[in-house]
Amino acid sequence: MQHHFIANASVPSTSGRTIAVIDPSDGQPFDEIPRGTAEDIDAAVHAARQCWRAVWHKTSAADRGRLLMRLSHKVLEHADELTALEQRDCGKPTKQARADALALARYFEFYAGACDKLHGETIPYLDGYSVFTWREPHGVTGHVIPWNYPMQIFGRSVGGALAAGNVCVVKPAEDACLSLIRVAQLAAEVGFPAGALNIVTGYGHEVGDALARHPGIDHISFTGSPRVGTLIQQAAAERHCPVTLELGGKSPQIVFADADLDAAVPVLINAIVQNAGQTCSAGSRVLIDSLIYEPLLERLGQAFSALRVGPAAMDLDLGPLIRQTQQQRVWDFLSDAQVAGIPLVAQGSVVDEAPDTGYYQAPTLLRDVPVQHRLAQEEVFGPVLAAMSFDDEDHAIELANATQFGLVAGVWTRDGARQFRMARRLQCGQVFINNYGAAGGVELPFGGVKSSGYGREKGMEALYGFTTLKTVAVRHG
Ligand code: TXE
Repeated sequence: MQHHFIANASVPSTSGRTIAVIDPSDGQPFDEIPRGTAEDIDAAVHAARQCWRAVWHKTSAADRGRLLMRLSHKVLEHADELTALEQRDCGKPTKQARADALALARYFEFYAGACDKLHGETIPYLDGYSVFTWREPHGVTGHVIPWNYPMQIFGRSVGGALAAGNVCVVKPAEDACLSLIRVAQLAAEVGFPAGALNIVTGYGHEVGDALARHPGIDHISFTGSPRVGTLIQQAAAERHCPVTLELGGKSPQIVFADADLDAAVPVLINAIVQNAGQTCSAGSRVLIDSLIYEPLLERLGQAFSALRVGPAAMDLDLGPLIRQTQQQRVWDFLSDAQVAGIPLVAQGSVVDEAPDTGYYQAPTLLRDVPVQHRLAQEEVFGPVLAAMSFDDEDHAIELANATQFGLVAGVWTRDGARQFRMARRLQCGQVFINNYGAAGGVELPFGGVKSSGYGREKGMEALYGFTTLKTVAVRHG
């Protein structure tokens, strides 16, 4: 039985109610989390504000960095435990869950070093004046975290916020809380003061909404669906609270005829198969030069057929999806594709050991997907890759930019001039040339344009979002 973590203490919900924690590999409950309330959020915000006033805003940047570095080491010491928690809670194959635990440690390490490198500037002004800027923390930041990469998204969001001098109230997804409750306990163990990092669990429409509306929250970071992003933005707008939104994508990988296909194929596959396709930056559309459309589809089809799906502990290519409604969502997309006559190229297989009660979905490759079909427009958030062909560079750009999203894009070509032209013309927040995702890259600012959201997390850029700028003009005659 889990509890909220408020002011460095485990506390039950004021509701006395709980939510079952389900293992996606077999659909069975194995733990419970508190079903939080607006009062619980209020308690956490109060604890955070106390901490900020009494301790945190007086803590030097170097000391914040030392604490974050200690937490990074602590996460590494507990990497096996965190891997096991994340694996069971989210259905992640071991290698993915472990990669997430290591990424979390790396986020804290990066932001530990960043704390004392965030500074303002001096500005030349009138004679007799000295003008400079300070980067000041917002105060109490709210973080609504999704279930697809709990540790990674917590690391990039909370790591940056703490480094910039804020204290945090975190609402994890109701489907995936366990690792984050544990990390908050580890933070207390390494010396974070009571109230610096608080976790309140529960449903989005209850505690998530209460967090977004709370007048004591000075900034909100949200990663999740565009629908909820809009709700958060509306709630925050009531009191002009700044927000950072990361709302997913329909990211294209564009393969030209001169590409190194041996290098591209495994990356194209991994970009949609990783975490069973439940990745905001999933490369869910592959746009292929018509000159190599058939041969590349054949290679991709062979690779898809070899992919195996099974219980997280088997550590196969894919684990289950997070929950039944997510599985149903993927089925709906696939049945729409069938109705529209979209051809299926290949599918992987679900192993016999996978219980019928788990939420499995074989990875699926579809071809000739019309650009206006919802498979080419909407986020499936499952292992479904939509292939389409293009005739030339202009056509590739037209297709790539033809969705409401703009998060990430990949371009595969050996032509250097084309690499730059494509990077310029793609509407998105990150472009990868002859790779995809750059192996996570904590250092690389991440975020979108259009309906993928705004603001940036990761890298030093995130620290600008977690601070506000104050200009000081001194007239000294
Ligand atoms: O997301 P929600 P869901 C996309 C993906 C997926 C779809 C639905 O396409 O299929 O969204 O997933 C909290 N006020 N992404 O329904 O509801 C919720 O408790 C405040 C993309 O799970 O947006 C959870 O903590 N908070 C994505 C978080 O929002 C609310 C990651 C995300 O859940 C709330 C996840 C409310 N009214 C889904 N309602 C990405 N960009 O990586 C819910 N929440």
